[in-house]
Amino acid sequence: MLFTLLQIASLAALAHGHGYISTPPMRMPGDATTAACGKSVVADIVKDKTSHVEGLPELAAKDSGYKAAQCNLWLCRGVQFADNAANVQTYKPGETVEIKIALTIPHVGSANVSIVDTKTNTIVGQPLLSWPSGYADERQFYGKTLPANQTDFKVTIPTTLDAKCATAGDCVIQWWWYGTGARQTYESCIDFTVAAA
Ligand SMILES: [Cu+2]
Repeated sequence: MLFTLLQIASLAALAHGHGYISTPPMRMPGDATTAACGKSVVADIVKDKTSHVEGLPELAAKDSGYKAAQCNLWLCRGVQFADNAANVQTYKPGETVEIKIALTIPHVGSANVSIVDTKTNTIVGQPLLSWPSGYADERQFYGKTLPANQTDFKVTIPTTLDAKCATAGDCVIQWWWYGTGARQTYESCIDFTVAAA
């Protein structure tokens, strides 16, 4: 079914979040995230797993439980490793990992999948995959022609990590998407370890 531009615009206005990693299981908030980010941020993410980052600072600022540095909203939306210690994938150097994205509403923009050093919130090496433009294009999405590899793709675990991601919590695989027109950022994280080769 084709949507008119007006319908697309109203859909986008109604729901504010639009994507998350559905496989493997992404980081989800619990008590540690509540302690760092406050109840409002956690409630927002639990209510809508696809919620964008830009909506969170305003919520957080009104919450007396919010501790900015500890929460670190721009890393995995503030969701803490301590809540996900039982949710850690174990990979081998060179292993191929399939990742699936639940993309509920499109906003054309750029995206990448990267290993992120959680201490510095920086990408380790080069992105594993990247879409410099044309990711989640509304016309393709509603026309049912969104390239399948935007929501179901494989990444290869680098062979050059040594012990960098050997300890759970030190690294995440992050799916990052920025919708240019909507000015919304989406982030989901997978906790994982790779034993030194
Ligand atoms: Cu939107």
